[in-house]
Amino acid sequence: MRKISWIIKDENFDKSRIEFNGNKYMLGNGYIGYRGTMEEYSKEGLTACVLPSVYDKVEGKWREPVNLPNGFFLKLYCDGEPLSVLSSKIEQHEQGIDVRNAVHFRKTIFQTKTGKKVQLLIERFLSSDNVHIMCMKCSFICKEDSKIIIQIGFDDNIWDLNGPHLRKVKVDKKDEILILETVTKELGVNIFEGEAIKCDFQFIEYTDEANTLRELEVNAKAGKEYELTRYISIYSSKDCYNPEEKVIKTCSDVLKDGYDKLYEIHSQIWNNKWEASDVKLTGDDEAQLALRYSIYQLLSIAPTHSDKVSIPARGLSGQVYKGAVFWDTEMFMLPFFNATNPKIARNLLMYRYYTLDGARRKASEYGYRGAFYAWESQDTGDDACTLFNVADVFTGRPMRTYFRDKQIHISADVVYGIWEYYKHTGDFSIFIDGGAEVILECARFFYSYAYYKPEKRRYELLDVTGPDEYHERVGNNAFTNVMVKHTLEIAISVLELLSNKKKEFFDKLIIKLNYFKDIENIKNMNEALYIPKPDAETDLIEQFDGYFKLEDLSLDKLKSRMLNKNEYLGGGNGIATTTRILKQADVVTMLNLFKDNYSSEVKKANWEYYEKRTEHGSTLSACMYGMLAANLEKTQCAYNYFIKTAFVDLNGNAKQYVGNLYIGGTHPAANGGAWMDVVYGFSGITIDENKISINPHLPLKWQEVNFKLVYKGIKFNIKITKNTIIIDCVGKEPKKILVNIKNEDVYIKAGDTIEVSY
Ligand code: IFM
Repeated sequence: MRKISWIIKDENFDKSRIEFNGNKYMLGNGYIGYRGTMEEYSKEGLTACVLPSVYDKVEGKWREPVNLPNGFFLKLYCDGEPLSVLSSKIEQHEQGIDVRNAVHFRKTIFQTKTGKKVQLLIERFLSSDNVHIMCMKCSFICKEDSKIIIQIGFDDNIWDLNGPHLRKVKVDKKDEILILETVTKELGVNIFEGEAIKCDFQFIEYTDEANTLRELEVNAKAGKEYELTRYISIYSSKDCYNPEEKVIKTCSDVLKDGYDKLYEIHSQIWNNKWEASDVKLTGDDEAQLALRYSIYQLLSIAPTHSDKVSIPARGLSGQVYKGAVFWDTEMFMLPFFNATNPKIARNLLMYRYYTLDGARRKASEYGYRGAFYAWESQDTGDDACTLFNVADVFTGRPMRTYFRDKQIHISADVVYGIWEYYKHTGDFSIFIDGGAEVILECARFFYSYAYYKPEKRRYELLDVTGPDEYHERVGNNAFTNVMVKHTLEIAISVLELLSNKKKEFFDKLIIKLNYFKDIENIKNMNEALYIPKPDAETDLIEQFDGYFKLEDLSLDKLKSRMLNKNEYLGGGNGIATTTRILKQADVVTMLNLFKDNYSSEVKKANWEYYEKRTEHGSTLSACMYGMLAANLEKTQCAYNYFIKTAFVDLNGNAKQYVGNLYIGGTHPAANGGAWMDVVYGFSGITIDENKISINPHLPLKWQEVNFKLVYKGIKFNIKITKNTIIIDCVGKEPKKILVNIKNEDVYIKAGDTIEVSY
């Protein structure tokens, strides 16, 4: 029996929702992403089984992760008639996911042209125990005696944005395991998929012409249930030395274990994931479900199996944005993992270490030193972002955009992420294992990027683009300057930490990076980097030099000037570029990150000023406004922004096109933002090196928020009601932790419970 508070489902079939449901009902296990499509779909249903660790580029097109021939393909034929929600009469249909167990389910009752009825029930999951396995259980019942053909195997009629990426090498059958070998066209990565099946009925088997599909023929008796279980295994030559052998062994092992056992293990793992990361909201069922759904998304795309991959901006829902990793990961998703699963957080950061050489190449390509991380990072760390990322809707011509060249804040975001991880976990080894090298190289990059203005006796960061991408190539973007200063401070702290704690390592690193002169340079720059300050009278922080001189108009007025609903508002000719309308939270993002450095008056003035002028053209924006609003006790506003964020993949209210670039898919940054709104915003949690602070402001409806946090290896269970805060410190660790509750310091150690009224 599935628990309602964990189920997301549709109870009818709506063709217009194929694309949206493909995102909404996706499954993932970090290694594979599988869209929420019907088993009988091919390309037309936007089916995709995404392998995020393997990228491929077709000449003249964008490099993107590959979609594999679809191993979950299944189509029934009743007396020769194909049954599909796309073409058949449907008497009943249901599609959903149980987010507690990460299982997709569907039930369809088809009616054939001759009036026969066939009920199809399918359940599928991507194992979180062994990420190379996908499992399916399918059963069907015919109302009348019928000849049923079940077509299964690997459908290679797949959806690709910039493909085709794979060449079929061979199809084979070993010990009843169907094996398909494909190879990527660019780099020759071999991918093996195997399928083993188990049926509780007799059948006659045929194979299609291409041999990738098999057909099982059954004379089905009226009212009898027929069950088939399927086990698909996937390995590439990037994973192991002999992927074919691995596929065969995995298929035969899981066939012995059977579906129920595999499901039980998978479900137990998910249970543990939820145990560590669930957030319980009492008094608001809708928000609860949306928040759990957001957490589900994060858990299903997280790389548990490897520290060589990270999380792409559209999760594992397809090839959009080239399957690339943006600042979204460090700034919007990492906080959730830092607090609930530090091991995954570490994997995400180590990915930046493994791609450091790509960042070095990019810096040197532009004539700088150090590490300039890719705005759109794939497997090597080289930038997948093109110079012409958007096409003009009016002319169809590619538009020069400066995301790649000028969003230098990406290197600061990476450093910020490493430091946040260190603050949460106290895990010093991250610096030794590559974190220190990343930090120092990023600091070095900023020094080589900055201009020293002798007449002002300060360093400035000119010709940059901040989070607000509608204003490109500006001077002294406040967010960027503050983030860069933070990078320099972190670099100085890390140097100090290493030289005190690991002198030998420190000495070797300085020699390896030839960092002798750089230490002085970054210290000087840190002293003299220009940081835009709040205006003495208005408290406003100018987003960048000259922003206040731009045309000031309302968002409605700007929108009334649009000639096409998809036109890009930024870039050279974008109608927002000469105005104060911004794409997404910029100064407000900075105020969230450094909220203790600014007074409430400053935060309030800037929130109110910029909110009116923000288009929220990116799904990264609303959560930032929500979080700061909660901090400012604008609780209803905060709630509205939280709802906008938490429902983004449930109601599909996000842009699908920018210019004529398709940007649909899931929005994991917003998913992470929903978690941050609740934990950092409403619950008022702040984590620093020495303490956890709590200062909650719950929305009116909420009676209670209950969640877990891991801080420096110690587990906390935090319950916040309208007037009490209860903290349980779990485990045996004798270390005392400082907790600041509503401005009162208390120490807590394992086994303690503290209850404070407020
Ligand atoms: O990283 C974001 C960016 O800030 C706005 N455009 C979309 C990107 C990917 O989510």
